[in-house]
Amino acid sequence: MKTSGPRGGCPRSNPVLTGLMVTSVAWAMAGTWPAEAKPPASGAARWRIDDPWVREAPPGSRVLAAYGTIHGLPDRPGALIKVESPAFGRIETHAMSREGSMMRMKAVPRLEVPARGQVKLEPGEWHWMLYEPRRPLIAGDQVDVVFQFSDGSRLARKLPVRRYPAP
Ligand SMILES: [Cu+2]
Repeated sequence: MKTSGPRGGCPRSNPVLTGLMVTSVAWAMAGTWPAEAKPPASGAARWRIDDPWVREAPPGSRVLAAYGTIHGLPDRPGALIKVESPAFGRIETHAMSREGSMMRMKAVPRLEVPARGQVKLEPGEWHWMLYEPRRPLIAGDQVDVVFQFSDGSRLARKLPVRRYPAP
């Protein structure tokens, strides 16, 4: 397997590689959220996001990508409906689909998660698209992100910025 395509971003149509599995090691626990933002809360017990991370992009990139695995509610299906970060102007959830030999991505307003199920976002597949970074981000940095779900719960996480593929 090999990766190709622009690092960190994914323009509208663009040949893309097969997703490589990223083995995660440690992941940072939820950190503090800036005081001016709404406090995240109730989501922690009901939703889980394993190993969320931001892919380092070349200097000057206006768009970055992030990945992770969402674990659903124990009792019923739900959806991720919004993702926000003080480090970015806006964040979208993108699906990839194959059209012939091309992979295309599109924004989805709701990312459905089955009860007790999981959805994995990884390079070449589903991802979060992070637009308008407010500061340069390099491997080793941390980014505050809040994930909002259809049941009203919010989950705050600190996402490490990583180089991919790893050096
Ligand atoms: Cu995208």
